Amino acid sequence: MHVAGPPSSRWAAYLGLLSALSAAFAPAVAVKEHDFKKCHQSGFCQRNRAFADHALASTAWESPYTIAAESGSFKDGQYQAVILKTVSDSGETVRLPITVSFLESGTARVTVDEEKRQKGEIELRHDSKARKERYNEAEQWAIVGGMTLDKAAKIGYEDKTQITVKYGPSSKFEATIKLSPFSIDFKRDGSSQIKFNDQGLLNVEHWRPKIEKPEPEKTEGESTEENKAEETKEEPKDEDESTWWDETFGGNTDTKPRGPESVALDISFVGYEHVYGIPSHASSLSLKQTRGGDGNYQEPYRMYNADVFEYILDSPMTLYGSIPFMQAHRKDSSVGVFWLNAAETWVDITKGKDAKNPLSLGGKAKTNTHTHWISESGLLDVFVFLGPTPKDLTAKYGELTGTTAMPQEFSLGYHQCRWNYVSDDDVKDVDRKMDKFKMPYDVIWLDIEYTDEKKYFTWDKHTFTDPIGMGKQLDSHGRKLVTIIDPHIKNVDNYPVVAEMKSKDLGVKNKEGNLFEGWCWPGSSHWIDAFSPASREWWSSLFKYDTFKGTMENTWIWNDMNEPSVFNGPETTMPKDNLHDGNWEHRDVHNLNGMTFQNATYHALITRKPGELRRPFVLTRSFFAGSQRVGAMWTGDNQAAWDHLQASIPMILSQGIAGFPFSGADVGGFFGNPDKDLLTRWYQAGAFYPFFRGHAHIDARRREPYLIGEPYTTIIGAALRLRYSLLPSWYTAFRHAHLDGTPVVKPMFYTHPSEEAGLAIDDQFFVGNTGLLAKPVTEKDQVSVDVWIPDAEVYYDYFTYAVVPTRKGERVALEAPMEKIPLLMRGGHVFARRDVPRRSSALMRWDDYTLVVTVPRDGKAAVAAEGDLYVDDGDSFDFQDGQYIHRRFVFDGAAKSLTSVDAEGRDTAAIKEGEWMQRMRAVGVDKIVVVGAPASWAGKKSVTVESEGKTWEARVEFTPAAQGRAAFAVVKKVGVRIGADWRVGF
Ligand code: NBV
Repeated sequence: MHVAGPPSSRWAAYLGLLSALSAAFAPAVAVKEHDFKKCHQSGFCQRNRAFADHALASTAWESPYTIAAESGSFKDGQYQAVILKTVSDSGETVRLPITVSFLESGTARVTVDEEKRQKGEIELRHDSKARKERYNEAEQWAIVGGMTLDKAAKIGYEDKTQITVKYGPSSKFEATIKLSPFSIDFKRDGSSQIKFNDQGLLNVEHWRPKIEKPEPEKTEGESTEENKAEETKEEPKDEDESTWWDETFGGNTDTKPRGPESVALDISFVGYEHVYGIPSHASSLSLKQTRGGDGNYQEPYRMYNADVFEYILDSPMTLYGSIPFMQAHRKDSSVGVFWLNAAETWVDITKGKDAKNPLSLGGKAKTNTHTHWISESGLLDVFVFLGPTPKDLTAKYGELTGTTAMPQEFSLGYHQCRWNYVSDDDVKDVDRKMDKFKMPYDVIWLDIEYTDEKKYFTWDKHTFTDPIGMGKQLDSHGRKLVTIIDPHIKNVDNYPVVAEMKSKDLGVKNKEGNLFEGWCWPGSSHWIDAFSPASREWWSSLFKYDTFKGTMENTWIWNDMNEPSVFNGPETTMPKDNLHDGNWEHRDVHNLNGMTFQNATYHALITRKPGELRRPFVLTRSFFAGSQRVGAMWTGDNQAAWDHLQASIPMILSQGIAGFPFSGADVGGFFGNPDKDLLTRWYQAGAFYPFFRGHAHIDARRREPYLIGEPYTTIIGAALRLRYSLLPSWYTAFRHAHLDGTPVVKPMFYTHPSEEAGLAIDDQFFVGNTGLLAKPVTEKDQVSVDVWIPDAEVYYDYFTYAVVPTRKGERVALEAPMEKIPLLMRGGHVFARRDVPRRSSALMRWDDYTLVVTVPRDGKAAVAAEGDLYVDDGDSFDFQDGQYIHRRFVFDGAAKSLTSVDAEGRDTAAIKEGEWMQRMRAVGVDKIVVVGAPASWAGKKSVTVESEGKTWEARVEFTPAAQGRAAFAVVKKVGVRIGADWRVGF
């Protein structure tokens, strides 16, 4: 049994925190950086960096990887061969089978495995039960589609040294695989975009038997710093072996039964200056260089999901979740890679001018971005996307890993959380006060203190005496409850959950194959192994309404600590030599762990009650590629500080372009106490997060938005109501994300890929296709913001309809006093709102819509402004059977009409309407606001409305332009059904 050792300094810190509950919260201290590894403290990272230094220092360097002559074959869209690695000290060769798959979508996949060799070589050093293969199941978790091979892919050229395969749409893509040394050049329209092993950094640390040598002297964690300097000078055969067979950090020793087994590769983006993605890091959207220099990082971006206590900003340090999907962008071109590996991964980024061809691109030397990917174990498995647009990348990536689940409609409303609401009376009181102060909200959350001593699936009998009564009060206004359930199960007597988990053997094992025991909130705990089908089935049984008593139809779930966080574990997580289902080492699957747990909860909620088929809502802290299919995420434990508010925006934009758009940051900041200005500004920003939740640490003062006092109460109330009025447009944006992986909030490079000046902008964004451009205020005492304008379109102030004096590519100053959210409407769009303020989204379900038309600058085109609205029951899966309304609105360039048709060209009359659709027959368009209405409409009193075989007149009020404000017209009581075809003639 793994015996809990003396509490780590971190656990002590937690205990300290808890014991000081009543003490005022001291200003947050930055994360203890030394609790987390730097590259030189991680053996395989250090070895691969040293390998890179060695290779790049010498012009004579030649990669020791070669495709065996005659080993290659190409059939049905797949190239297969064997790469031979020549081992420098022994001269032996290691066989590495490679498969390059060309997929119908135009995506290519390169997979390199290691061939099993004669017995002994891959025998494990210890008497370990670990699986003796490179982990090859990440695909089973991450990939859900898009894997059909492109049978039309064909050999374009082949000789003894190389083979070129043409593939993708109209064979525009090609991959040239060079045999010796091995490299691949991916081209689009004949020019190189992405190169593998161009710098010769491919490194597959092959499995080898341990040869007992006298132990080299080493000091924990710093074994390599001095050696490093040595290594760059020496031949790689003298590489540092000190961390091959075990490694110690922070007092924890990782026994490495398989020895060194990392995989690394350099991936160059030819002519690309910007790379984005690989969340989550508290860093900029456009990623920084990582090998030193002015303004750059010294450390690679790290992906090793971790519970990083009080994380620091502007850092490549790992955070709670990882999505190893990177996009490169230059003017008018985007390409990307998805590195499918769930082990600890580091990515170095450097940029350099193309020395070989300084005169290319019209005389400008192009910048290339070189990336060096390093994973501790597993396969080398990379997907390559050749774009050419950002939208192509997110769509193709979404095809592979799935798109964001269609959310519960309520989950786009406001969520009120804190650690903790202390009793059911407390919850009911907050619920009443939100109403009293006219603050809409949908969900109130319960953190860990609701349980009986951190035993999940129980309630504290003294404080939560009547959970059902509480649930019912919430339900009376359509509101929900989210309760936290963490993956650590308290190891205590008389707790049936742990007893069953033990007796059925459903937990993660230690290296000896016994149930792993570690420390977390409940003290001694075990961890559910959500990789195991049996564990997931058991997990499902725990959520049944009659098992998890006190929960009801409006209870949903929050999964925290699923990195997993283990207080006394290495880097606050699980030992890497722990074992999961199938005897895979934790090392192999670490970054998948959080996703498997959220997935287990998602499936548990789907099967809560026979016949109840509703979309689950599960929030997760830890995630991987594919997590978007099962819920939302938040950025973890931020601080009540202006710079954390600021950092939240690039973090959320990064999530969006990496296929996981349902994201938000704790509004107000988790640690500490925001002052009134900060809290107010944070609500205004949060109203534009896809996931909008206020949250606070247990030591933070109460900060429910009604407590703040005037004028802030009114201002926050207005931000909440703005969110609620725009819910139809948020929901529509999620529908697009669900259909094709488009982000919900979009950075400038995504919407305007031709504008070079916007490629690094990460403090403003568009919401869906609405044309709403938001730039939240994130600085103290700021009363104006500079918004960068990406195009020559007209922009109106959302609130005043002022025509903002903009110029393409320039910044415009917008006044932003405390009560104002800088929000512009781009000309050329139509978006939907619901304008009657109500207490929750559920209470707005049957309200009529307002449509806002923003007339473009010179909109003579037949389609001058357009937009869409998607609506379904917001709860069930009936939308999958066509039970939804999806309208396309078009305002024509002659300013003569606004029309509504089914956005997908369906014959809506033929749809058999279920209950929800029938009720929607009573829901219509109440108002149409035309911002920028033509002056010729002056004097107009009515408009003609035609729909469903009838024609009638509706009243219109025209207000002429004045003092910089655009003219606008409001059509009242339009009287059309939202689901019907109609035309309003002006
Ligand atoms: O469950 C308590 C907290 C939670 O409020 C927070 O949102 C999580 O990120 N949880 C972390 C545990 C530890 C916090 C120091």
